[in-house]
Amino acid sequence: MKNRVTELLNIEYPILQGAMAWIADADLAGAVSNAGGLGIIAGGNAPKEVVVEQIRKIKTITDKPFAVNIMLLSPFAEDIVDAVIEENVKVVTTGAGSPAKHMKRFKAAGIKVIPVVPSVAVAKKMEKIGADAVVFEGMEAGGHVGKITTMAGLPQIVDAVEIPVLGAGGIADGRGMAAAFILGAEGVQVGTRFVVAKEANVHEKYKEKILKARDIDTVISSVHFGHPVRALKNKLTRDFEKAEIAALKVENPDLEIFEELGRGALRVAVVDGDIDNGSLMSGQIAGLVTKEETVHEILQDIYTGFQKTLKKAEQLQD
Ligand code: TUI
Repeated sequence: MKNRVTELLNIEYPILQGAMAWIADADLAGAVSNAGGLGIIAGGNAPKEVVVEQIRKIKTITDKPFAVNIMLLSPFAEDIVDAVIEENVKVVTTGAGSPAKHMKRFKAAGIKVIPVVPSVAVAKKMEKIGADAVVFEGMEAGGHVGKITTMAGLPQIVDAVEIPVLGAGGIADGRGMAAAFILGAEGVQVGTRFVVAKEANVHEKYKEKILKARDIDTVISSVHFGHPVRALKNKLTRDFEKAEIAALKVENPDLEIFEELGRGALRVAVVDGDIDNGSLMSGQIAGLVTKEETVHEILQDIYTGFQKTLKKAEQLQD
């Protein structure tokens, strides 16, 4: 397949793997790149040396293009910018903030920059500062989310900018990919389905929770305080809810409790497999994800499903 996204990134399919902190390591990202998509190493909250190690590792796994995601709320974000430049990474995606202050250095290093955006205003700003494309992530997605759905937001972003737009949030198969393309997207980013990939170094208990999840099993926590995060409902999300209800009742709530509840909670889920106290970040599409498969199988299924769906849509015409 050839379009602006495959050309920009020199990849076979315009399918990006979501940059899930603690999950999207060199093993997962390398497998996605080898299978023709764009694998992305998640910087998350990791310090520079950990990210450098993953960048060096992925280069031993694949000679195809890959990216590094910089989570801009990370205390190490600046260090990760240094790392991608020093390690000659060619593509960067960003999340949870604006990469504006790093843009000059990225451009000087010839790095392609694809910010993830939650709204039209941010997408326009990213285009203005020189982004090569944007991923619009609807609030169906797992993790830190904005307020607009993929269905409503995607065509609005597509109309607002000239650069290629990729869709994310609620996309796990070929039908979702086709829907995003019908709305004007030129690529997609898939997260939740890759959490259960055979190559994903994720605790089996977390994978099992996603495989068993129903459509209504996720919830957004910290809607009123801090950063809204979508995850599978569990003891942690119930604790968050209680803390939020209590905080809404007082004039000057102690927001430290939210930091405390969230601190390290993703690691607790991914590495320790503590499904009660860990943050089981997941998109609403988890109900559709019912099999643990290889990355290759996942990408092939999405792409063939995409083509099948488009053919079906063609037959609807008279
Ligand atoms: O970043 C994500 N998803 C994430 S980051 C993350 S780590 C984390 N954990 C707990 C609390 C906070 C972070 C888990 N999941 N997706 C991309 C994304 N970016 N969603 C929303 C945004 C975003 C938000 C504001 C992008 C830009 C922005 O503002 C831009 C500006 O101009 O300030």
